[in-house]
Amino acid sequence: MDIDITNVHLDLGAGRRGTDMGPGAMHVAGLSAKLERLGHRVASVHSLVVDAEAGTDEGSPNARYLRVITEICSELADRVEASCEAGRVPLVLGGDHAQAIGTISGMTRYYKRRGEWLGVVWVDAHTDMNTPETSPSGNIHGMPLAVLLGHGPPELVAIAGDTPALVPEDVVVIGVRDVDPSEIPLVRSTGIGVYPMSELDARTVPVCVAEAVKRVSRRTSGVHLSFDLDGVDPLHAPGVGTPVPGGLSLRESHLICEALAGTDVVVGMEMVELNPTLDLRNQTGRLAVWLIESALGKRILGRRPRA
Ligand code: 6HN
Ligand code: MN
Ligand code: MN
Ligand code: MN
Repeated sequence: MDIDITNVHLDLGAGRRGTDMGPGAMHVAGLSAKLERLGHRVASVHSLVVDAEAGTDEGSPNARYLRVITEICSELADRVEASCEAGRVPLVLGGDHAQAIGTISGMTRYYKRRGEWLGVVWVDAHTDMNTPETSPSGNIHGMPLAVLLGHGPPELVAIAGDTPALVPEDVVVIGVRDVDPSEIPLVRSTGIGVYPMSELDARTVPVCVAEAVKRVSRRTSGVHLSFDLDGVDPLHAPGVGTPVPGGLSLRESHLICEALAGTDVVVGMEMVELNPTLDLRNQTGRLAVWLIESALGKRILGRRPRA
């Protein structure tokens, strides 16, 4: 694979500062060298930063920093769309999860133009289906999946073009264990696939993951993995701003990545919510890189031979 890395230095979508330093921590953990060792080529590394002046404008308390998040997501979408156009794989390093509005809108602009669809596997403790009307925090990182399905601030929805980025049947969220009561109606009415931890426990992770991958690849041309590190149990991923106990184990997290790599459907990936100010000796940063390697083909007994 030829990979375009974009560092998104954004933390204004979250309630706690610090995820803007996430990309640096993943690079310190050796990301580029590890990707090259897997046989990939890192074609470019580019950084997006928040406009300093716009970054002081908090705006409405129901959707904090909407203006600056719209700007950075639009820029990100342009860049990601260009990567797809050039046949390269976008790998976007976060940054808080609001960035997914840019990443996924950019990808789906490319697919929609060709009359094709993108599937999304969203690993997360949360469903990220709030809107400014339902959000208890006003933090936009709790809203990106709603936006990508066409609900929420019109300026964010519009980044995907005339129609929403995603359709619910192509979306699954895995690892869920903290849903705000106020976002449940939208989760239910859209009919996205949701795998709460309780269902993963009862039906086992391998069975659920196989089913999830099948759902998102059924009628799509490729699958994007949007990996929120708070989906992983805080025991293994302490460096996140909204930790929730009872999450995916280290191996279960890898299993999701490996299952996707094994079906050759991955066309893009992002790793979000890494907050180095809350981490322990870059433990979560190193885990993030390890998971990226798994999703992009690394195997315990050597890299899987390419088809
Ligand atoms: N994330 N549901 C909470 C909110 O504020 O809307 C938490 C969202 C967390 C978002 O971790 O990407
Ligand atoms: Mn999230
Ligand atoms: Mn989350
Ligand atoms: Mn909550």
